[in-house]
Amino acid sequence: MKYPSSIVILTGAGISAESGISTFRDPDGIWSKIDYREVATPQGFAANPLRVHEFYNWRRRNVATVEPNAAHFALGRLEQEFRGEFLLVTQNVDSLHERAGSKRLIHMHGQHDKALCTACEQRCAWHGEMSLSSQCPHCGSVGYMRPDVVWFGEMPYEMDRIYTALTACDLFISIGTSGNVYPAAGFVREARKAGARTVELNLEPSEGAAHFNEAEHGPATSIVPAYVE
Ligand code: BV8
Repeated sequence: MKYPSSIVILTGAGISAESGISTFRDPDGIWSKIDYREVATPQGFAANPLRVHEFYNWRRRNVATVEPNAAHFALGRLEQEFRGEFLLVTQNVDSLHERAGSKRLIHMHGQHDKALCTACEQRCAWHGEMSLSSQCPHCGSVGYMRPDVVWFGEMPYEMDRIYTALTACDLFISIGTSGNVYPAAGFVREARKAGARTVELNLEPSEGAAHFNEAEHGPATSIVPAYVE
């Protein structure tokens, strides 16, 4: 294949699995233990905000104890070495891509170490526990903080920028995602429509496997460095 001029990469929970962060839909994944409607929907937050704060506090504590893995670092190096257009879109809310050097990065489902005040609608960094008595550093309101993540039924972030990159790319690589959640699961079809070569790097074939020109199956820490280098 000719050297690509524009690369879009999509990652999901599988790229962080070997760092020690649970995935969602693997047999022992998060959604096998917790009903996503309770903790990853606006309705769940309205019904029981404390439950949701506890869920994200647990995930923030977990991410604080783990490190980026060889797959994250391989994508950081690729971005530095690649001379064309490059965009990394992650569904993950962890900060492992940044810690591995990625800069041209979009967190389409938000970030667990950011918070949103529902009173003044301003965002801020948030590294500790969040509770019903958390105070907004901007407006001072108490009890209006929520995790700055995108729940089911909410619009993912920076979709215009993502679709612009998808329609211009000639290489689309999907890594560590089951292809269950939209609109991310539809990105491979947008890339194909634009004439891009589409590659899936995943432990096993995803829901969208039929849309990829090429696939490598195995753990991300071995197949991602092997593919990008
Ligand atoms: C929206 C919160 C519209 C953050 C998450 C019917 C049809 C189509 C769409 C819908 C529908 N009904 C409802 C919808 C929309 C809905 C949706 O897609 N539902 C699905 C379930 C059917 N989508 C939405 O609601 C989205 N918003 O559509 O908005 C809109 C329009 C106008 C105005 C307003 C709104 C919002 C979706 C975001 C939801 N938020 N999480 C958080 O807490 O993290 S979703 C959750 O799933 C995470 O964000 C996660 O990133 C995401 C995707 O999961 P994956 O990353 O793929 O993880 P998974 O465990 O599933 O898979 C892991 C993969 O890795 C596996 O394949 C495994 O084999 C592999 N793997 C494991 N280990 C390894 C590995 N690979 C390599 N190496 C390893 N070691």
